Amino acid sequence: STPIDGEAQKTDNLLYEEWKKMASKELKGTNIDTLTWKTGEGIDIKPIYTAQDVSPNIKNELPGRFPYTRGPYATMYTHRPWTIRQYAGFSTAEESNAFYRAALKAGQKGLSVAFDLATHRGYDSNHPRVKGDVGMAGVAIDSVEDMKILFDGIPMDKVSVSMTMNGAVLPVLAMYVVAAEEQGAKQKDLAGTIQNDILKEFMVRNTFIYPPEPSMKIISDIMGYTAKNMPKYNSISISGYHMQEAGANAVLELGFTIADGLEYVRCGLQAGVSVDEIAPRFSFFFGIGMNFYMEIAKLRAARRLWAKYVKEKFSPKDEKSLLLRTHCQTSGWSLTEQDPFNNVIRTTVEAMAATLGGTQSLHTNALDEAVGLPTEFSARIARNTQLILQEESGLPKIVDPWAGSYAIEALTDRLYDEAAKIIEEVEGLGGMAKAVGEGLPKRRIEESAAYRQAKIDSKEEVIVGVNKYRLEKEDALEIRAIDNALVRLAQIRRLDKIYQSRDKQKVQQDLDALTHAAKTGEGNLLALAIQAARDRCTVGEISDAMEKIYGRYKPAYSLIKGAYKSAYKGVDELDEVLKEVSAFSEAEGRPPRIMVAKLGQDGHDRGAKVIASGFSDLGFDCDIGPLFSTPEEVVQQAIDADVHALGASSLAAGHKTLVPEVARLLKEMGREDIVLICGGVIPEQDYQFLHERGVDLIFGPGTRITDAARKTLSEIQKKKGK
Ligand code: 3CP
Repeated sequence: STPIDGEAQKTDNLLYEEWKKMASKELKGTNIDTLTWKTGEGIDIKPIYTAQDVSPNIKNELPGRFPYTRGPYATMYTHRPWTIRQYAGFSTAEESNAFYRAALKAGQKGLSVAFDLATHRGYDSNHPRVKGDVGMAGVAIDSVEDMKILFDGIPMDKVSVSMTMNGAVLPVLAMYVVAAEEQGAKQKDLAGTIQNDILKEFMVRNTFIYPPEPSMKIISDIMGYTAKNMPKYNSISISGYHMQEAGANAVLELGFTIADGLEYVRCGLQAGVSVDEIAPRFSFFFGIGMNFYMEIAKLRAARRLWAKYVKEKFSPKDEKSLLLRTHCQTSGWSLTEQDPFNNVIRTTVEAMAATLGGTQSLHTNALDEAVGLPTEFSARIARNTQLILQEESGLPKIVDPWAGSYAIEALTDRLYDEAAKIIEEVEGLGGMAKAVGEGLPKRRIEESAAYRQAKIDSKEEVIVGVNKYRLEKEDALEIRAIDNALVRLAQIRRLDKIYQSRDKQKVQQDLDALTHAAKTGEGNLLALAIQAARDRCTVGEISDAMEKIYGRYKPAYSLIKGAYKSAYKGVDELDEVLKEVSAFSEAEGRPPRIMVAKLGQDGHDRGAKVIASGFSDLGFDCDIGPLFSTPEEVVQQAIDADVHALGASSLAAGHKTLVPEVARLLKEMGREDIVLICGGVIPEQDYQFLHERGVDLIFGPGTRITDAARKTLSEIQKKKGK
């Protein structure tokens, strides 16, 4: 940013000097620099901002005008408030449909579908690998018959629907289109969004199916098809949210997300679609955490970055190609299991940051989302949080009310500059696909996550009710429980019906056509998937037809070292743990060895990685098992690796089926000496169930790594009889 000059500058300097004098007096000898806060982004937040901190250019900025810092529309919420769009879906299509209808009646404006992990990864509910996943963290969809039930009584040409789907994006989008057709809706009237952002899956979210190259081809086919046939449909939702959830700070989230967007434009251009055919239907998705000012500035900077980069790199003719329109979700990671009603307040603060930052659509988390799926009660409070902001607070009555604030404008400029450095670095590597291939974003995000965890464990970052003001006794919270076995049975029955009633010859032809297109690159994959969906091919079959050619992607793992230790303030405690670990190593002739495993189709691996990095910095010999393992595979790997402890990390509700199975197998193999740990999103009410089935230690949300390491070590020693 350029400081203002001349007389005005002098006056500002004088003013600032005057403030410093007053402040020093109040501080009574404490250095004034102690008031400056260094954020996780490495940005200094000063105690006061004045006119000299902001660029004079901002005076000319207007909402609805390049570079759109102040918003994509001139009138913003004063004319049309943001869309209240709660992400939901669980168990069967019938139950999710009932939930959607009730939500729309109660004031929600758009739908956002959560699919179960089996669907995400392209498996039908009857596949043996997904036993523990069906219907758990989202709705199970196997065929167009499920999709029709999901939207029964909901006019698909009127209600805009967002679908979080990236892996099995072809069959799911195809089934949505066919379900709408069979409701009488026209493709051209379908308004909504498909996430379809595969790059971030390879970085952080892990619900990919195929390797990067064919995955990008699928995206360009979807953009090509929707640009021609579904003009109101947003063909991609470029997501920073998952990066933030995985531990990225605001600069990394911004930089990598915008760089992803640029890569997708290029992907479209390569497929022969022009920038103006696709970019106006690009949409974005950001996570909004607790750093209030930073998050407002982040959304403002995001719009400016997108507008400037797209203009400079692709010279679009349509002004709409420059608009960054975004959905936001309050941070799931900021929610705590402890004293959970605090989460309502956290979510409110985050929702205010999202809307003051000018989001187009918003999901507010339910207070119990740190431990399970929302209940009717918690979902209502979450929705009402937005209704109250929209209809009681007056917040929507002013467009971009923070414009002209010295602090927010300075922070917007700073975030713009810092994120631009990341974008330039990525572009220098040849774009995001290459950077992802080289593991750059993943590495940076994991470092940022370990750094943040250390700040929390050493209490430098306060989380009320967790590392400060912790309750001695927590009240029990009602949690929504899903009977996974029942859902799976219902899905299997419906699949059997479909197998019997469809035209087998047509099914085979459709699947062969998909395989042929995957092999030759000829034809549009979405058009072919739509035909297959019409003929009642299933999600698993459509996915398999392409997997035959593309194969299934297996990610490689590496462990981040040193980031946790370097950010940990309060070295004494760290030293104590290190000493205990080193005493163990001396006595045993090797360090304590632990494998952190991910079971089932749950790809959320921030917890597993942060734990593994932290344990490794504390002297443990640490391994991360491959994603998507079955209990049998995990037990075999643990035994082969000769571990003292096996940690299963679960964030998608699989802990009640898959972890007990691991315990049973360990027992069967005579290896109960291995300490079995379960970590992640585990409601307290399930602790006893897990202990009874052979789980030795449970580390729920909010566990400090230093504590976890100590408990693990002592449990290993206990089992050794020492
Ligand atoms: C809006 N409009 C206006 C104004 N405001 N017109 C005039 N004046 C205004 N002030 C118009 C727009 O131009 C548009 O019309 C219409 O109103 C709707 O506005 P919008 O801004 O496009 O809003 P919406 O339809 O809600 O779409 C929002 C975006 C969309 C664009 C962000 O992509 C979206 O809904 N995304 C949601 C993504 C989502 O839910 N993701 C869930 C992730 P036209 O269309 O005619 O221009 S959940 C993941 C959770 C974790 C996990 O992954 O596991």
